[in-house]
This record gives sequence, structure tokens and C-alpha cells, in this order.
Amino acid sequence: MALDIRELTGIVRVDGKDAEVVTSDEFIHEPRPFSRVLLADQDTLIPEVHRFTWGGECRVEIDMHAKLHPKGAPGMDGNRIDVWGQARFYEGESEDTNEQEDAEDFFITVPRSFAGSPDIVSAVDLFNHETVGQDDWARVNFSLRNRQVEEPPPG
Ligand SMILES: [Ca+2]
Ligand SMILES: [Ca+2]
Ligand SMILES: [Ca+2]
Repeated sequence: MALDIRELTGIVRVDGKDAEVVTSDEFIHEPRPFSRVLLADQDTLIPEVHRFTWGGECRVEIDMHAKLHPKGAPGMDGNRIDVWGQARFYEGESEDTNEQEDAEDFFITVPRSFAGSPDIVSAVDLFNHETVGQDDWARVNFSLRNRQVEEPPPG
């Protein structure tokens, strides 16, 4: 009997701009790879992609959850992985500022990947809507795969 176990792998990359008036603008292009073995029906947090900072004043926080769906009956679109959460953009006096500029929820369905199948890609755009700071922005890029696990994890 096939186990309801799959591996979510991928890269979350944050691109962004911290606009400056006097000095040069500051940018981030930071890819963060991760992988996580998932058992069916378990809400799993991906903390590796939680916090990105740059420019001395900008931060993106991502609460990213994943859940594997059971295989279900033959012919069903079983073992898909749902990835969801919220991305938030902060800009203020420091990279630790509590000044939140924007927030967007996301939901991405990742069907089983096969050899040669493309990654599932998605993106979330975040903006600074302040009068001063409106040139700041961040984009969260997701590139995800739903892979077969060769061996069950120990335990
Ligand atoms: Ca700035
Ligand atoms: Ca700066
Ligand atoms: Ca601000």
C-alpha cells in the first residue's frame, strides 16, 4: 500500500526595492531553497522562508503553510499539496520596524510533479502606499515541486 507521504521542495525568492532619496536605491534578490516531507492532512509550517530583510529599513515576512491531501480513490487528483499563507511588507526606521505597509494572502495548489514537468510558479506583489516611500516594493516568487519520497523518514 502506497503511503500518503510526499516531499514539497522549492525556492521562495524575494525581489524588492528600497528607494532612497539621497543615496542609491537598495535591492534584494534572495532565493531561499527549502524541502519538507509531508504526511497527509497535517498543517505544516515552512519557517525557512519566514523573514527577509534588506536596505536597513525593509522586511518581508512570509507565513507559509503546506498540507498534503490524501491519495483518495484511483483516478482522483490525489496527493496534491496546498500551499497557503500571508506575505507582509514592512518599511520604517529599521529592518525590525513594526510599520506594516502591505499584506497579501496567497493560495497555491501543487499537483504531483513528474520527471520533466515544470515547477508550479506563482508570485505575490507588495507595495508601499505611503506618500514618502511609494517607490518601495517587494515581490515574493514561489517555485514549487510535489515530489515522490523514496524512503519514509525514520521514526
Ligand atoms: Ca528607503
Ligand atoms: Ca535603505
Ligand atoms: Ca514606512
